[in-house]
Amino acid sequence: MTRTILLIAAAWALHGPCQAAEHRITMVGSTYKPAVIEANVGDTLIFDNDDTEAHEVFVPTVAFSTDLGKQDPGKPARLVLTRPGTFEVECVFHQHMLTRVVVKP
Ligand SMILES: [Cu+2]
Repeated sequence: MTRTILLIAAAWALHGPCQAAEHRITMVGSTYKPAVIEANVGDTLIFDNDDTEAHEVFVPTVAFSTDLGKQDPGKPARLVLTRPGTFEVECVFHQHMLTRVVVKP
């Protein structure tokens, strides 16, 4: 009985508060919304291109740098957060497009 309770408690500890989440970021009017995202390690960012032109998610921040490739309207792009810290997300085609991601451990 005690063992069962411990196993349930362990399962809660592992899967309850630490469950990975998905955060949707829209690209519309050549603007990322929201402008700041808070997330946890293991979460996934999903960029939805709801615009009429292509975008390209690009992260210049050292230790987080990535390029998700050209993204046509209606096409989503995913980015899994693998480490804590803060990084900037830009767009290859539109210099003014910017959002900041804060990843908590
Ligand atoms: Cu763009």
